[in-house]
Amino acid sequence: MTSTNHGCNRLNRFKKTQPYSPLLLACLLSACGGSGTDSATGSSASVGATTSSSSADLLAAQNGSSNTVASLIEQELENSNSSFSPTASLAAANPDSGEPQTVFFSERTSGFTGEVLDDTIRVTWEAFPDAGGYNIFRQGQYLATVKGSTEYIDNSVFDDSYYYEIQAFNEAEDVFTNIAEGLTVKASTFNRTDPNAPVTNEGLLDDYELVFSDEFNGSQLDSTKWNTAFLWGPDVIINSEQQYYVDINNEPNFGYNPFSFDGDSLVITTIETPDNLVADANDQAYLSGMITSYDAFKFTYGYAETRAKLPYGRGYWPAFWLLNAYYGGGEAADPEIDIMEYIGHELDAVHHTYHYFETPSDLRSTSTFTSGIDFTSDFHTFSVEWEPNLLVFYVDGIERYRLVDVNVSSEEMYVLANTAIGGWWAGPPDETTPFPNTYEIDYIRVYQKVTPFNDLQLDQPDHKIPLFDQSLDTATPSHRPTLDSWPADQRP
Ligand SMILES: [Ca+2]
Repeated sequence: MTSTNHGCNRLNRFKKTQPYSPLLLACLLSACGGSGTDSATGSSASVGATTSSSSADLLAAQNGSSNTVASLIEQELENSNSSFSPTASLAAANPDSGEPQTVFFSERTSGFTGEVLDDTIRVTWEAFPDAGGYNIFRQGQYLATVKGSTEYIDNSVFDDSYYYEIQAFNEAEDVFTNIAEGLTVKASTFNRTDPNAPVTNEGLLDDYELVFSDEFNGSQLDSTKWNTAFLWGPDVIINSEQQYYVDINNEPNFGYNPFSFDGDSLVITTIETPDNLVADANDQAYLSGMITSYDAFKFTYGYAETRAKLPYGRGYWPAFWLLNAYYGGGEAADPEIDIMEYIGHELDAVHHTYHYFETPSDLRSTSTFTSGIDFTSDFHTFSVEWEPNLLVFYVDGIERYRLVDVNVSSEEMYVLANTAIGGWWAGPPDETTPFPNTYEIDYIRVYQKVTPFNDLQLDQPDHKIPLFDQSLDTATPSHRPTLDSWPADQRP
């Protein structure tokens, strides 16, 4: 599992880099198409919709909602007498009433709330010391600037999911700080849908049939479907990763089982390695889990999808991917399709990558990412449509990345899902990283065309995947160790 070239697209995620330079911010705001402001501090967009839509109705709605949120929080604090728990508060407020949820809380930032009103979404957050104002981001894009207030009324909304983040700024000291993240508001009561919403892949599978799946609704891992280690066994480490994948199929008495089930999902739980298991864990600092369909299922061309919820925290590196089944050679060797990779401290981005080795030392790799969604607070679907010379990556059924290339894999591949920790890309965990944490997988499904691609004569696409830029990272990505480092009994 590797991903490359991810560094070069990061500029438009400027909100993730702090402190911000006003010049950079101004430049990027225009690139993002943010609400027409041409000022880094957003004076022309100041207060955004809060002033431009200050109708009597809106003010009335604001006042009413403010009471609702306050009473919910009050109720929660009374109920718990302990730390604030957003999930618990919602359950207390709305116990299986069947009514659509209208109040949402961030699980990451205390006091960051969103409320669906009659025609708008009201977003509120806690004041940040010495802030001159706040920039509001929605779906990873700059939306508006607010001064003199800690709320924003978003009036350009439809029945949809909206992900908000807040950045405080102090113009005098030229300081920009991300202060609130992890708030997703799901609106369903406006009775209007976005006419410009992206088209989903609904209907794509009409010509497909399900050929392999696990719904993970049982109580234990199905060993007839899943291996629990890499092909080369659990003791060979790649990418300088820090986890040890417990091979529970072969070592049921290892002392820790990373796989559990909640009735709906497979839960892969990553922990710090207990002292008594360090030696057995090849001295790796963390215990985690991986499943692969290597023995049970391989396929060429099709559609693979998972629905999953990802672990937040620096160092986590969960993935859902396809790897070629047989150790290769030739001109486009060892292809890898990374349907989803996630780097744990960026809760609102997942990466999609295709790569292969043109020669043993020349890795060709192309990659992009989907941002503006909190992938850690709820389940999302990640999928790829794989055809001759074509890969289309989807998140939540919406196309995110399309690759047309003659070197798209035409080999048999198998499915993998795992939680890595550390390594050359994710970096090591730190004191903020929560342990344990979970990668929850609702299902994994693979479909293939009812009418297969029989000897299709395709035009050769005029495209060449770029060589991996070795200067981007000190380490060379490696989804496979060299053969001579494999345990002798694990070599294919
Ligand atoms: Ca399930």
